[in-house]
Amino acid sequence: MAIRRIYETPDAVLRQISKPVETFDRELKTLVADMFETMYDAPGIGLAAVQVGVPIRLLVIDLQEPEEEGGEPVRDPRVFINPEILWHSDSEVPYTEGCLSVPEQYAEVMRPDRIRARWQGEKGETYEEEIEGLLAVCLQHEMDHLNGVLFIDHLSRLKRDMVLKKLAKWRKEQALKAA
Ligand code: K1U
Ligand code: ZN
Repeated sequence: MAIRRIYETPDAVLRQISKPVETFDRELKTLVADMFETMYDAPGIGLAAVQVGVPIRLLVIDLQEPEEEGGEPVRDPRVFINPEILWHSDSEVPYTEGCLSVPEQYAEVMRPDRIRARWQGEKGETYEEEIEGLLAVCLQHEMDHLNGVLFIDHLSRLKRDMVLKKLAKWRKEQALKAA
């Protein structure tokens, strides 16, 4: 297993439309394992393959619910290959989203609160489920990545420009700290 580089905005790789996965082989298994290691290291709760520079329709999620009484978080790794949204609720909810490709920046995004999704697992098996809450938010965010969309694209131009300005400032501060 290996920690891979996470590409950040404005890298053009993030704007690619990811291709469907057709071969469920050892190489795919290695990529999935690397993506979990990269996501846990970041840390994050989701990661799309395109964020590590592989534009295929694969994403991983682990909401890492904290264990009660301050113990280690309980891991719940989930793999979504070739995911599709079959249905979404008309009602939307706000959630303050972050993104490992837009580091240290957060903004409120509105998304449908319930979706019905179909996807494949690592062996090519098909799943279908109704999903709500944070998993629905995260799955929609990660599926946006497969279509070259970032959460900042859902913001007004004014809010997006503010986030990008804050990101530039944060990067400058990081560079100064590293010097
Ligand atoms: O870059 C990504 O796509 C991952 C992103 C997923 C996400 C977060 C919030 C709403 C929707 C999608 C992140 O994981 S950002 C980091 C983050 O939210 C987090 C990190 C550590 C613990 C808990 C949350
Ligand atoms: Zn993201």
